[in-house]
Amino acid sequence: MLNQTSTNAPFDPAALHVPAELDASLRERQAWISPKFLYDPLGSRLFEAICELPEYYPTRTEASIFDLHGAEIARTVGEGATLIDLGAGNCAKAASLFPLLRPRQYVPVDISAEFLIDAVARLQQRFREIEMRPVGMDFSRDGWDLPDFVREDRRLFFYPGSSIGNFTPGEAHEFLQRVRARCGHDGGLLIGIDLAKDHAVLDAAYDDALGVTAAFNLNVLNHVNRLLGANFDIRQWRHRGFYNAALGRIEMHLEAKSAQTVSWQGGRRHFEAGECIHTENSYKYRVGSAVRLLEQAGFAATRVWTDQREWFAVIHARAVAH
Ligand code: AVJ
Repeated sequence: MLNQTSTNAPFDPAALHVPAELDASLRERQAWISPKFLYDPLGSRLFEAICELPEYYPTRTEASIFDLHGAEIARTVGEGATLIDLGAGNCAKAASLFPLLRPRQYVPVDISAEFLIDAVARLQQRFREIEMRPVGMDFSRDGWDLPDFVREDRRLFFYPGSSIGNFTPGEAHEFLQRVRARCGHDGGLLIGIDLAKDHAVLDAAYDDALGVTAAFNLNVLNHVNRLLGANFDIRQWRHRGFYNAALGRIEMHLEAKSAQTVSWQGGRRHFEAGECIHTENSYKYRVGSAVRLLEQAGFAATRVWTDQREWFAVIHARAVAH
């Protein structure tokens, strides 16, 4: 369960649907597991390790954009905002921007609630003047909303790391409309989006030599075993991560090494050797299509910063033209 142990994070009703949701997605003809389940406490740590890999350029490239253009980005978004960090994880990205952005309230949101609470407790020691209110919530589900304690003025949604890529473009549109509706008239969105690039670079980033991404992907089965009382044998599965050029996205799958039957509370399924469970999509955009996506969701006055190779884009978009 997500966050019953914490007094600081509100209870997330979506957590109650988790077993039914997983049971359904594992029974579909093409079995799949939502990428949000990659982030149990170990998965969150493995993702941190991924960000250190030489092949995984997005985190580093995004950070270089903030290093180079941080002052200008800060001038564009303004100080004293209510900073709502979607998928905050270890909160490191937002924390590195605190000196520039000087938010009044910081609201990190993450599905991995326990991991988040620990990170925020440490961060609050370093920045005592910022009010920090962590929220354990699955904002990938339709109908999510922010708790009442989130300040309504000068909301700056922060959605870095190209997590938007986990949504299909249609889902991304819906999601961004929902964010836009929660911006108020003086709010905005600061988003990091990974850009289409050489296929070999993309393939390597999602199938690294050390096998950290493989461990990250396989660990979702450990998480599902706990959430669903399932008996996936990790050793019987292999990581697949590659760029699907036709669909403009990275795909991650887990491929059965041998024919096997997996059981869980209330269900079971046979997998043939070579059969795959789809675990993640990571869409890559062009600058133009990213800006269009934001504008179609109701955002205006977009400003774009990229690195020299144009591998990654940081975009600020306002709720209303300015
Ligand atoms: C956190 C969703 C942006 O798609 O690059 C990293 C997750 N998956 N390696 C991404 C991920 C495999 C990551 N996002």
